[in-house]
Amino acid sequence: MIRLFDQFSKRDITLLDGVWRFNTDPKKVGVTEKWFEIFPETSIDMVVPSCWNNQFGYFQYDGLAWYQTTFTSSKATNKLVFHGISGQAEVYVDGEHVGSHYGGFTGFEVLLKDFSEGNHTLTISVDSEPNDLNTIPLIEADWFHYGGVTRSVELMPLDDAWIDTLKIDYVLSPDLSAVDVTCAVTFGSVVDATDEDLALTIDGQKVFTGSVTVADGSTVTLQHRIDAVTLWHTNNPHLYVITAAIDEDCYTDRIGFRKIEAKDRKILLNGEELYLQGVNRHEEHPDFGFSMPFQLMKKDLDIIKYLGCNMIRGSHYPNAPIFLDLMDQEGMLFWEEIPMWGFKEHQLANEITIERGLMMHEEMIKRDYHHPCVIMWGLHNEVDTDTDAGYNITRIISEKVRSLDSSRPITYATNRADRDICLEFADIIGINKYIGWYFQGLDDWPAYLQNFYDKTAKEGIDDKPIIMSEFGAGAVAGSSSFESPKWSENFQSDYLDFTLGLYKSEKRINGALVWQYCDIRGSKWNEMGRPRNFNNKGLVNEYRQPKRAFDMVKHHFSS
Ligand code: ADA
Repeated sequence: MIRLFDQFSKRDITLLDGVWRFNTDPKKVGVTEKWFEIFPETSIDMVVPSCWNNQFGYFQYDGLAWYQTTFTSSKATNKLVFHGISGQAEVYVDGEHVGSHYGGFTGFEVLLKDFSEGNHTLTISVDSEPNDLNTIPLIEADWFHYGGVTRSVELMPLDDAWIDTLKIDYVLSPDLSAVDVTCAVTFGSVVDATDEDLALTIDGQKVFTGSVTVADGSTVTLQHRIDAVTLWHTNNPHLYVITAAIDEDCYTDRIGFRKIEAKDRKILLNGEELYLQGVNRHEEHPDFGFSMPFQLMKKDLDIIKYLGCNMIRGSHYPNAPIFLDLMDQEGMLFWEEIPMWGFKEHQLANEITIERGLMMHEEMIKRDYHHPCVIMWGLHNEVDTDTDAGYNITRIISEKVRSLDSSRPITYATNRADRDICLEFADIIGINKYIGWYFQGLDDWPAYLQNFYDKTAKEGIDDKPIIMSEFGAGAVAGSSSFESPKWSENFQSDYLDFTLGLYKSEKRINGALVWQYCDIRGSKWNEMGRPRNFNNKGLVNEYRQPKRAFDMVKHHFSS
Protein backbone atom coordinates (compact mmCIF):
# COMPACT_ATOMS: atom_id res chain seq x y z
CA MET A 1 0.00 0.00 0.00
CA ILE A 2 1.32 3.39 -1.01
CA ARG A 3 -1.58 5.62 0.09
CA LEU A 4 -4.84 5.13 1.97
CA PHE A 5 -6.82 6.22 -1.08
CA ASP A 6 -6.69 5.63 -4.85
CA GLN A 7 -4.68 8.60 -6.11
CA PHE A 8 -4.56 7.64 -9.81
CA SER A 9 -7.69 5.58 -10.51
CA LYS A 10 -7.31 5.55 -14.29
CA ARG A 11 -3.69 4.48 -14.37
CA ASP A 12 -2.85 0.79 -14.77
CA ILE A 13 -0.09 0.95 -12.19
CA THR A 14 2.38 -1.91 -11.67
CA LEU A 15 3.99 -2.17 -8.25
CA LEU A 16 7.60 -3.24 -8.88
CA ASP A 17 8.08 -4.36 -5.27
CA GLY A 18 9.38 -7.88 -4.82
CA VAL A 19 12.72 -9.70 -5.09
CA TRP A 20 15.34 -7.85 -7.12
CA ARG A 21 18.99 -8.74 -7.86
CA PHE A 22 21.47 -7.00 -5.54
CA ASN A 23 25.23 -6.53 -5.35
CA THR A 24 27.28 -4.39 -3.01
CA ASP A 25 29.96 -2.26 -4.68
CA PRO A 26 32.41 -1.29 -1.93
CA LYS A 27 35.19 -0.65 -4.48
CA LYS A 28 32.84 1.54 -6.58
CA VAL A 29 33.58 -0.28 -9.86
CA GLY A 30 29.98 -0.66 -10.98
CA VAL A 31 30.00 2.28 -13.39
CA THR A 32 33.33 1.47 -15.04
CA GLU A 33 32.35 -2.17 -15.28
CA LYS A 34 28.93 -1.11 -16.62
CA TRP A 35 26.82 -3.09 -14.16
CA PHE A 36 23.83 -1.29 -15.63
CA GLU A 37 24.44 -3.42 -18.75
CA ILE A 38 25.85 -6.65 -17.39
CA PHE A 39 24.85 -7.25 -13.78
CA PRO A 40 27.41 -9.15 -11.67
CA GLU A 41 27.12 -12.94 -11.48
CA THR A 42 27.79 -12.62 -7.74
CA SER A 43 24.48 -10.84 -7.23
CA ILE A 44 21.98 -12.14 -4.69
CA ASP A 45 18.23 -11.77 -4.10
CA MET A 46 17.16 -8.64 -2.16
CA VAL A 47 13.66 -7.61 -1.14
CA VAL A 48 12.37 -4.24 -2.38
CA PRO A 49 11.33 -2.26 -0.45
CA SER A 50 13.62 -3.01 2.47
CA CYS A 51 16.77 -1.79 4.20
CA TRP A 52 19.62 -4.08 3.16
CA ASN A 53 20.97 -3.90 6.72
CA ASN A 54 18.01 -6.02 7.81
CA GLN A 55 18.95 -8.79 5.36
CA PHE A 56 21.15 -11.53 6.83
CA GLY A 57 24.83 -10.74 6.27
CA TYR A 58 24.46 -7.05 5.41
CA PHE A 59 23.87 -5.47 8.84
CA GLN A 60 26.95 -3.27 8.89
CA TYR A 61 27.14 -2.42 5.18
CA ASP A 62 27.23 1.29 4.44
CA GLY A 63 28.01 2.50 0.96
CA LEU A 64 27.36 1.78 -2.69
CA ALA A 65 25.14 -1.07 -3.84
CA TRP A 66 23.29 -1.96 -7.04
CA TYR A 67 19.79 -3.29 -7.65
CA GLN A 68 18.29 -4.74 -10.84
CA THR A 69 14.85 -5.91 -11.92
CA THR A 70 12.82 -6.19 -15.10
CA PHE A 71 9.42 -4.78 -16.00
CA THR A 72 7.00 -4.88 -18.91
CA SER A 73 5.68 -1.70 -20.47
CA SER A 74 2.40 -1.43 -22.30
CA LYS A 75 2.58 2.22 -23.31
CA ALA A 76 5.00 4.57 -25.05
CA THR A 77 5.04 6.92 -22.07
CA ASN A 78 5.64 5.81 -18.48
CA LYS A 79 6.59 7.24 -15.10
CA LEU A 80 8.85 5.29 -12.78
CA VAL A 81 8.05 6.48 -9.25
CA PHE A 82 10.56 5.84 -6.44
CA HIS A 83 9.05 6.59 -3.02
CA GLY A 84 12.30 6.40 -1.05
CA ILE A 85 15.92 5.49 -1.78
CA SER A 86 18.61 6.22 0.81
CA GLY A 87 21.38 8.61 -0.13
CA GLN A 88 22.37 9.10 -3.77
CA ALA A 89 20.38 7.15 -6.38
CA GLU A 90 21.27 6.74 -10.08
CA VAL A 91 18.61 5.14 -12.34
CA TYR A 92 19.29 3.25 -15.57
CA VAL A 93 16.72 1.70 -17.94
CA ASP A 94 18.02 -0.79 -20.52
CA GLY A 95 21.53 0.43 -19.73
CA GLU A 96 20.76 4.12 -20.32
CA HIS A 97 21.10 6.60 -17.44
CA VAL A 98 17.64 8.18 -17.06
CA GLY A 99 17.62 9.85 -13.68
CA SER A 100 19.23 10.57 -10.32
CA HIS A 101 18.21 11.84 -6.92
CA TYR A 102 19.71 12.75 -3.56
CA GLY A 103 17.96 12.23 -0.22
CA GLY A 104 16.45 9.25 1.50
CA PHE A 105 13.03 10.22 2.78
CA THR A 106 11.15 11.86 -0.08
CA GLY A 107 10.54 10.28 -3.47
CA PHE A 108 11.23 11.16 -7.07
CA GLU A 109 10.05 10.11 -10.49
CA VAL A 110 11.56 9.49 -13.91
CA LEU A 111 9.56 10.09 -17.10
CA LEU A 112 10.19 7.59 -19.90
CA LYS A 113 9.03 8.73 -23.36
CA ASP A 114 9.03 7.05 -26.81
CA PHE A 115 9.18 3.76 -25.00
CA SER A 116 8.79 0.40 -26.71
CA GLU A 117 6.28 -2.16 -25.50
CA GLY A 118 7.72 -5.32 -23.90
CA ASN A 119 10.35 -6.19 -21.30
CA HIS A 120 12.86 -3.70 -19.95
CA THR A 121 15.64 -3.72 -17.36
CA LEU A 122 15.70 -1.29 -14.45
CA THR A 123 19.04 -0.86 -12.64
CA ILE A 124 19.59 1.44 -9.65
CA SER A 125 22.80 2.31 -7.86
CA VAL A 126 22.31 3.42 -4.24
CA ASP A 127 25.06 5.16 -2.32
CA SER A 128 23.93 5.36 1.30
CA GLU A 129 27.28 6.40 2.70
CA PRO A 130 27.06 9.54 4.86
CA ASN A 131 30.09 11.81 5.27
CA ASP A 132 31.13 14.29 7.94
CA LEU A 133 30.63 17.43 5.85
CA ASN A 134 27.53 17.74 3.67
CA THR A 135 25.42 14.63 3.43
CA ILE A 136 22.01 15.00 5.09
CA PRO A 137 22.13 13.22 7.51
CA LEU A 138 25.81 13.29 8.44
CA ILE A 139 27.75 10.21 9.47
CA GLU A 140 27.31 11.35 13.08
CA ALA A 141 23.59 11.06 13.78
CA ASP A 142 21.93 9.37 16.71
CA TRP A 143 20.17 6.64 14.81
CA PHE A 144 21.13 3.60 12.73
CA HIS A 145 21.84 4.70 9.19
CA TYR A 146 20.00 2.17 7.05
CA GLY A 147 20.59 1.83 3.30
CA GLY A 148 18.52 0.60 0.40
CA VAL A 149 15.49 1.05 -1.79
CA THR A 150 13.55 1.61 1.39
CA ARG A 151 10.12 2.43 0.00
CA SER A 152 8.04 1.12 -2.94
CA VAL A 153 8.69 1.52 -6.67
CA GLU A 154 5.82 1.98 -9.11
CA LEU A 155 5.50 1.85 -12.93
CA MET A 156 2.80 4.22 -14.15
CA PRO A 157 1.86 3.91 -17.86
CA LEU A 158 0.55 7.21 -19.29
CA ASP A 159 -1.31 8.33 -22.38
CA ASP A 160 -0.23 11.24 -24.54
CA ALA A 161 -1.55 13.70 -21.93
CA TRP A 162 -1.84 13.29 -18.16
CA ILE A 163 -2.33 15.27 -14.98
CA ASP A 164 1.11 15.84 -13.52
CA THR A 165 0.23 17.72 -10.32
CA LEU A 166 -2.81 18.96 -8.45
CA LYS A 167 -2.03 21.79 -6.03
CA ILE A 168 -4.81 22.78 -3.65
CA ASP A 169 -4.74 26.09 -1.77
CA TYR A 170 -7.51 27.59 0.31
CA VAL A 171 -8.55 30.61 2.31
CA LEU A 172 -11.01 30.22 5.16
CA SER A 173 -13.48 33.02 5.86
CA PRO A 174 -12.72 35.04 9.01
CA ASP A 175 -15.50 33.24 10.87
CA LEU A 176 -14.22 29.87 9.54
CA SER A 177 -17.65 29.02 8.15
CA ALA A 178 -16.69 29.06 4.47
CA VAL A 179 -13.65 28.31 2.36
CA ASP A 180 -12.43 29.51 -1.03
CA VAL A 181 -10.55 26.68 -2.71
CA THR A 182 -8.05 27.15 -5.54
CA CYS A 183 -6.98 24.11 -7.55
CA ALA A 184 -4.01 24.39 -9.89
CA VAL A 185 -4.04 21.46 -12.34
CA THR A 186 -0.74 21.05 -14.19
CA PHE A 187 -0.55 18.74 -17.19
CA GLY A 188 2.11 16.63 -18.81
CA SER A 189 2.03 15.83 -22.50
CA VAL A 190 4.15 14.31 -25.22
CA VAL A 191 2.19 15.90 -28.07
CA ASP A 192 1.40 19.47 -29.12
CA ALA A 193 -1.45 21.35 -27.47
CA THR A 194 -4.73 19.44 -27.42
CA ASP A 195 -8.20 20.28 -26.09
CA GLU A 196 -9.27 18.12 -23.16
CA ASP A 197 -12.48 17.92 -21.14
CA LEU A 198 -11.47 18.71 -17.57
CA ALA A 199 -13.70 17.93 -14.58
CA LEU A 200 -13.03 18.94 -10.99
CA THR A 201 -15.01 17.22 -8.24
CA ILE A 202 -15.03 17.86 -4.51
CA ASP A 203 -16.48 15.01 -2.47
CA GLY A 204 -18.02 13.63 -5.63
CA GLN A 205 -19.75 16.89 -6.55
CA LYS A 206 -18.72 18.25 -9.98
CA VAL A 207 -17.69 21.84 -9.34
CA PHE A 208 -16.17 22.44 -12.77
CA THR A 209 -16.42 20.90 -16.22
CA GLY A 210 -15.12 22.43 -19.39
CA SER A 211 -12.76 22.15 -22.31
CA VAL A 212 -9.21 23.26 -21.61
CA THR A 213 -6.12 23.44 -23.79
CA VAL A 214 -3.49 21.02 -22.57
CA ALA A 215 0.22 21.30 -23.35
CA ASP A 216 3.26 19.95 -21.55
CA GLY A 217 3.65 21.94 -18.35
CA SER A 218 0.47 23.96 -18.85
CA THR A 219 -1.62 24.82 -15.78
CA VAL A 220 -5.32 25.48 -15.37
CA THR A 221 -6.40 27.21 -12.15
CA LEU A 222 -9.93 26.66 -10.88
CA GLN A 223 -11.73 28.35 -7.98
CA HIS A 224 -14.61 27.04 -5.87
CA ARG A 225 -16.30 28.28 -2.68
CA ILE A 226 -17.73 25.94 -0.06
CA ASP A 227 -20.20 28.03 1.91
CA ALA A 228 -20.67 25.65 4.84
CA VAL A 229 -17.30 24.02 5.33
CA THR A 230 -16.63 21.21 7.83
CA LEU A 231 -13.29 22.05 9.41
CA TRP A 232 -10.56 19.49 10.06
CA HIS A 233 -9.89 19.19 13.79
CA THR A 234 -8.14 16.68 16.01
CA ASN A 235 -11.50 15.61 17.39
CA ASN A 236 -13.23 15.69 14.01
CA PRO A 237 -10.61 15.03 11.31
CA HIS A 238 -12.92 15.71 8.37
CA LEU A 239 -11.30 15.19 4.97
CA TYR A 240 -12.47 16.34 1.54
CA VAL A 241 -11.63 14.30 -1.56
CA ILE A 242 -10.69 16.45 -4.55
CA THR A 243 -10.33 14.94 -8.01
CA ALA A 244 -9.18 16.45 -11.29
CA ALA A 245 -9.96 14.31 -14.33
CA ILE A 246 -9.52 14.33 -18.09
CA ASP A 247 -10.55 11.45 -20.34
CA GLU A 248 -7.21 9.61 -20.06
CA ASP A 249 -6.21 10.42 -16.49
CA CYS A 250 -7.44 11.22 -13.03
CA TYR A 251 -5.59 12.72 -10.04
CA THR A 252 -7.12 12.54 -6.55
CA ASP A 253 -5.92 13.97 -3.29
CA ARG A 254 -7.42 14.48 0.16
CA ILE A 255 -7.32 17.64 2.21
CA GLY A 256 -8.60 18.97 5.51
CA PHE A 257 -9.52 22.63 5.82
CA ARG A 258 -8.12 24.05 9.06
CA LYS A 259 -6.33 27.13 10.32
CA ILE A 260 -3.11 26.89 12.30
CA GLU A 261 -1.59 30.01 13.85
CA ALA A 262 1.25 30.90 16.17
CA LYS A 263 0.76 34.30 17.77
CA ASP A 264 0.53 36.11 21.09
CA ARG A 265 2.35 33.24 22.81
CA LYS A 266 -0.34 30.82 21.64
CA ILE A 267 -0.70 28.03 19.09
CA LEU A 268 -4.22 28.10 17.66
CA LEU A 269 -6.09 25.43 15.70
CA ASN A 270 -9.22 26.92 14.14
CA GLY A 271 -8.95 29.77 16.63
CA GLU A 272 -8.78 27.48 19.67
CA GLU A 273 -5.66 27.42 21.85
CA LEU A 274 -3.71 24.15 21.67
CA TYR A 275 -1.52 22.51 24.30
CA LEU A 276 0.64 20.14 22.27
CA GLN A 277 1.34 16.92 24.14
CA GLY A 278 3.10 14.13 22.37
CA VAL A 279 6.18 12.19 21.49
CA ASN A 280 9.15 12.24 19.16
CA ARG A 281 8.88 9.18 16.92
CA HIS A 282 11.50 7.59 14.69
CA GLU A 283 9.89 5.68 11.81
CA GLU A 284 12.01 2.67 12.64
CA HIS A 285 11.90 -0.87 13.89
CA PRO A 286 14.95 -3.08 14.50
CA ASP A 287 13.67 -5.82 12.19
CA PHE A 288 12.54 -3.51 9.36
CA GLY A 289 14.71 -0.42 9.72
CA PHE A 290 13.08 2.54 7.97
CA SER A 291 10.96 0.18 5.86
CA MET A 292 8.25 -0.33 8.42
CA PRO A 293 5.17 -2.31 7.34
CA PHE A 294 1.95 -0.27 7.44
CA GLN A 295 0.52 -2.56 10.11
CA LEU A 296 3.31 -1.45 12.47
CA MET A 297 2.72 2.22 11.65
CA LYS A 298 -0.95 1.73 12.51
CA LYS A 299 -0.03 0.02 15.77
CA ASP A 300 2.32 2.89 16.66
CA LEU A 301 -0.42 5.44 16.06
CA ASP A 302 -2.92 3.44 18.09
CA ILE A 303 -0.47 3.25 21.02
CA ILE A 304 0.36 6.96 20.74
CA LYS A 305 -3.33 7.88 20.75
CA TYR A 306 -3.89 5.56 23.75
CA LEU A 307 -1.06 7.45 25.47
CA GLY A 308 -3.19 10.61 25.16
CA CYS A 309 -1.05 12.42 22.58
CA ASN A 310 -2.36 14.99 20.13
CA MET A 311 0.98 15.45 18.39
CA ILE A 312 3.92 13.50 16.95
CA ARG A 313 7.22 15.02 15.92
CA GLY A 314 8.58 13.05 12.98
CA SER A 315 12.12 12.98 14.36
CA HIS A 316 14.09 13.46 12.22
CA TYR A 317 12.97 12.97 8.62
CA PRO A 318 9.88 12.91 6.37
CA ASN A 319 7.81 9.81 7.11
CA ALA A 320 6.13 7.49 4.59
CA PRO A 321 3.16 9.21 2.89
CA ILE A 322 0.79 6.51 4.10
CA PHE A 323 1.59 7.37 7.73
CA LEU A 324 0.63 10.98 7.08
CA ASP A 325 -2.59 9.75 5.44
CA LEU A 326 -3.28 7.83 8.64
CA MET A 327 -2.61 10.85 10.88
CA ASP A 328 -4.87 12.95 8.62
CA GLN A 329 -7.80 10.63 9.11
CA GLU A 330 -7.16 10.00 12.80
CA GLY A 331 -6.66 13.63 13.75
CA MET A 332 -3.02 13.49 14.91
CA LEU A 333 -0.94 16.66 14.60
CA PHE A 334 2.53 16.36 13.05
CA TRP A 335 5.81 18.31 13.08
CA GLU A 336 7.74 17.34 9.98
CA GLU A 337 11.42 18.02 9.26
CA ILE A 338 14.42 16.92 7.20
CA PRO A 339 17.36 15.03 8.77
CA MET A 340 19.60 18.12 9.19
CA TRP A 341 20.74 16.84 12.58
CA GLY A 342 23.61 18.18 14.66
CA PHE A 343 25.35 20.17 11.92
CA LYS A 344 28.33 22.24 13.06
CA GLU A 345 29.32 25.67 11.76
CA HIS A 346 31.66 24.46 8.99
CA GLN A 347 29.11 21.92 7.81
CA LEU A 348 26.32 24.54 7.74
CA ALA A 349 28.57 26.89 5.76
CA ASN A 350 29.16 24.25 3.08
CA GLU A 351 27.43 25.14 -0.19
CA ILE A 352 26.32 21.57 -0.86
CA THR A 353 24.75 21.36 2.60
CA ILE A 354 22.74 24.48 1.85
CA GLU A 355 21.76 23.28 -1.63
CA ARG A 356 20.69 19.88 -0.36
CA GLY A 357 18.87 21.38 2.61
CA LEU A 358 16.83 23.64 0.34
CA MET A 359 16.08 20.81 -2.07
CA MET A 360 15.01 18.40 0.68
CA HIS A 361 12.72 21.00 2.23
CA GLU A 362 11.18 21.75 -1.16
CA GLU A 363 10.54 18.05 -1.82
CA MET A 364 9.05 17.53 1.64
CA ILE A 365 6.73 20.55 1.38
CA LYS A 366 5.60 19.78 -2.17
CA ARG A 367 4.97 16.15 -1.23
CA ASP A 368 3.06 16.81 2.01
CA TYR A 369 1.47 20.21 1.33
CA HIS A 370 -2.12 18.94 1.49
CA HIS A 371 -1.85 16.95 4.72
CA PRO A 372 -3.87 18.76 7.44
CA CYS A 373 -1.96 16.77 10.11
CA VAL A 374 1.23 18.72 9.28
CA ILE A 375 0.93 21.87 11.36
CA MET A 376 4.54 23.04 11.33
CA TRP A 377 7.72 22.60 9.32
CA GLY A 378 10.93 22.01 11.26
CA LEU A 379 14.00 23.60 9.66
CA HIS A 380 16.69 21.52 11.42
CA ASN A 381 17.64 19.86 14.71
CA GLU A 382 20.35 20.95 17.16
CA VAL A 383 22.55 22.67 14.62
CA ASP A 384 24.97 25.52 15.45
CA THR A 385 22.33 28.23 15.61
CA ASP A 386 24.70 30.29 17.79
CA THR A 387 26.99 30.91 14.81
CA ASP A 388 26.99 33.05 11.67
CA ALA A 389 26.74 29.97 9.46
CA GLY A 390 23.76 28.81 11.50
CA TYR A 391 22.14 32.20 11.12
CA ASN A 392 22.76 32.25 7.36
CA ILE A 393 21.35 28.81 6.60
CA THR A 394 18.39 29.33 8.92
CA ARG A 395 17.58 32.59 7.16
CA ILE A 396 17.93 31.05 3.70
CA ILE A 397 15.91 27.92 4.46
CA SER A 398 13.19 29.78 6.38
CA GLU A 399 12.72 32.15 3.42
CA LYS A 400 12.44 29.17 1.08
CA VAL A 401 9.96 27.37 3.32
CA ARG A 402 7.78 30.48 3.66
CA SER A 403 7.85 31.00 -0.11
CA LEU A 404 6.59 27.45 -0.57
CA ASP A 405 4.04 27.51 2.25
CA SER A 406 2.72 30.64 3.95
CA SER A 407 -0.01 28.67 5.71
CA ARG A 408 2.02 26.86 8.35
CA PRO A 409 4.24 28.12 11.19
CA ILE A 410 7.97 27.42 11.02
CA THR A 411 9.99 26.00 13.89
CA TYR A 412 13.27 24.24 14.61
CA ALA A 413 14.64 22.32 17.60
CA THR A 414 17.42 24.15 19.38
CA ASN A 415 19.64 22.69 22.11
CA ARG A 416 21.17 26.11 22.85
CA ALA A 417 18.09 28.28 23.36
CA ASP A 418 19.93 30.47 25.87
CA ARG A 419 22.50 31.59 23.26
CA ASP A 420 20.56 30.96 20.04
CA ILE A 421 20.76 33.83 17.51
CA CYS A 422 18.23 32.47 15.00
CA LEU A 423 14.98 32.47 16.94
CA GLU A 424 13.67 35.44 14.93
CA PHE A 425 13.11 33.00 12.04
CA ALA A 426 10.94 30.65 14.10
CA ASP A 427 7.23 31.21 14.63
CA ILE A 428 7.27 28.55 17.35
CA ILE A 429 10.35 28.00 19.53
CA GLY A 430 11.28 24.34 20.05
CA ILE A 431 13.64 23.63 22.95
CA ASN A 432 15.57 20.37 23.30
CA LYS A 433 16.99 20.11 26.81
CA TYR A 434 18.01 17.21 29.06
CA ILE A 435 18.57 18.92 32.40
CA GLY A 436 18.71 16.21 35.01
CA TRP A 437 19.75 13.53 32.53
CA TYR A 438 22.93 14.65 30.73
CA PHE A 439 23.81 17.46 33.11
CA GLN A 440 22.66 19.33 36.25
CA GLY A 441 19.65 18.21 38.27
CA LEU A 442 15.87 18.48 38.05
CA ASP A 443 15.92 21.44 40.46
CA ASP A 444 17.77 23.45 37.81
CA TRP A 445 14.81 23.45 35.44
CA PRO A 446 12.84 26.46 36.77
CA ALA A 447 15.84 28.82 36.63
CA TYR A 448 16.69 27.64 33.13
CA LEU A 449 13.18 28.35 31.89
CA GLN A 450 13.02 31.75 33.60
CA ASN A 451 16.35 32.76 32.11
CA PHE A 452 15.02 31.85 28.69
CA TYR A 453 11.80 33.84 29.18
CA ASP A 454 13.99 36.80 30.19
CA LYS A 455 16.06 36.35 27.03
CA THR A 456 12.93 36.37 24.84
CA ALA A 457 11.76 39.59 26.52
CA LYS A 458 15.15 41.23 26.04
CA GLU A 459 15.21 40.23 22.35
CA GLY A 460 11.62 41.20 21.69
CA ILE A 461 10.61 37.67 20.74
CA ASP A 462 8.46 36.97 23.79
CA ASP A 463 5.29 36.76 21.70
CA LYS A 464 6.45 33.45 20.27
CA PRO A 465 4.93 30.26 21.70
CA ILE A 466 7.41 27.79 23.18
CA ILE A 467 7.28 23.99 23.12
CA MET A 468 9.63 21.59 24.85
CA SER A 469 10.49 19.64 21.70
CA GLU A 470 12.78 17.11 23.41
CA PHE A 471 13.41 16.02 26.98
CA GLY A 472 13.70 12.58 28.51
CA ALA A 473 15.78 9.93 30.22
CA GLY A 474 17.08 6.53 29.29
CA ALA A 475 15.72 3.31 30.79
CA VAL A 476 16.81 -0.16 29.82
CA ALA A 477 13.50 -2.02 29.54
CA GLY A 478 12.95 -4.35 32.47
CA SER A 479 15.40 -2.58 34.79
CA SER A 480 13.46 -1.81 37.96
CA SER A 481 14.85 -0.72 41.30
CA PHE A 482 13.64 0.89 44.51
CA GLU A 483 16.73 3.09 44.39
CA SER A 484 15.77 4.54 40.96
CA PRO A 485 19.31 4.70 39.57
CA LYS A 486 19.89 6.14 36.09
CA TRP A 487 18.91 3.67 33.36
CA SER A 488 16.19 2.21 35.57
CA GLU A 489 12.57 2.44 34.51
CA ASN A 490 11.88 4.08 37.87
CA PHE A 491 14.32 6.94 37.16
CA GLN A 492 12.81 7.55 33.71
CA SER A 493 9.28 7.58 35.12
CA ASP A 494 10.23 9.97 37.94
CA TYR A 495 12.08 12.21 35.45
CA LEU A 496 9.06 12.51 33.17
CA ASP A 497 6.66 12.91 36.08
CA PHE A 498 8.65 15.94 37.21
CA THR A 499 9.25 17.53 33.82
CA LEU A 500 5.74 17.05 32.44
CA GLY A 501 4.26 18.44 35.65
CA LEU A 502 6.59 21.44 35.55
CA TYR A 503 5.97 22.28 31.87
CA LYS A 504 2.19 22.07 32.31
CA SER A 505 2.42 24.50 35.22
CA GLU A 506 4.40 27.03 33.15
CA LYS A 507 2.05 29.46 31.36
CA ARG A 508 4.75 30.19 28.75
CA ILE A 509 5.05 26.57 27.69
CA ASN A 510 2.59 25.57 24.94
CA GLY A 511 3.50 21.92 24.68
CA ALA A 512 5.80 19.04 25.53
CA LEU A 513 7.05 16.30 23.20
CA VAL A 514 8.71 13.46 25.10
CA TRP A 515 11.96 12.08 23.74
CA GLN A 516 11.02 9.49 22.73
CA TYR A 517 8.18 7.17 21.74
CA CYS A 518 10.19 3.95 21.27
CA ASP A 519 13.75 2.71 21.72
CA ILE A 520 15.72 2.79 18.46
CA ARG A 521 18.95 1.28 17.21
CA GLY A 522 22.01 3.45 17.88
CA SER A 523 24.46 4.32 15.11
CA LYS A 524 26.43 1.44 13.62
CA TRP A 525 29.57 1.78 15.67
CA ASN A 526 27.90 3.04 18.85
CA GLU A 527 29.92 6.25 18.91
CA MET A 528 27.58 7.46 21.64
CA GLY A 529 28.34 4.46 23.83
CA ARG A 530 24.76 3.67 24.52
CA PRO A 531 23.77 0.57 26.55
CA ARG A 532 23.10 -2.33 24.11
CA ASN A 533 23.71 0.24 21.32
CA PHE A 534 20.13 1.44 21.47
CA ASN A 535 18.80 4.87 22.34
CA ASN A 536 16.86 3.72 25.41
CA LYS A 537 14.74 6.82 26.05
CA GLY A 538 11.62 5.21 24.62
CA LEU A 539 8.38 5.01 26.57
CA VAL A 540 8.12 1.62 24.91
CA ASN A 541 11.04 -0.55 23.89
CA GLU A 542 11.86 -1.28 20.25
CA TYR A 543 9.22 -4.04 20.19
CA ARG A 544 6.61 -1.56 21.46
CA GLN A 545 6.45 -3.10 24.96
CA PRO A 546 5.64 -0.43 27.57
CA LYS A 547 8.03 0.69 30.27
CA ARG A 548 6.95 2.05 33.65
CA ALA A 549 7.15 5.63 32.28
CA PHE A 550 4.45 4.89 29.70
CA ASP A 551 1.74 4.85 32.34
CA MET A 552 3.21 7.92 34.05
CA VAL A 553 3.07 9.91 30.79
CA LYS A 554 -0.43 8.59 30.09
CA HIS A 555 -1.47 9.86 33.49
CA HIS A 556 -0.13 13.33 32.70
CA PHE A 557 -1.54 13.43 29.19
CA SER A 558 -5.00 12.36 30.25
CA SER A 559 -5.27 14.68 33.27
C1 ADA B 1 19.09 15.06 20.84
C2 ADA B 1 18.66 14.59 19.44
C3 ADA B 1 17.90 13.30 19.45
C4 ADA B 1 18.56 12.29 20.40
C5 ADA B 1 18.56 12.90 21.80
C6 ADA B 1 19.21 11.97 22.83
O1 ADA B 1 18.16 15.93 21.36
O2 ADA B 1 17.86 15.56 18.78
O3 ADA B 1 17.90 12.78 18.12
O4 ADA B 1 19.87 12.06 20.00
O5 ADA B 1 19.34 14.08 21.78
O6 ADA B 1 18.69 10.85 22.99
O7 ADA B 1 20.20 12.39 23.41
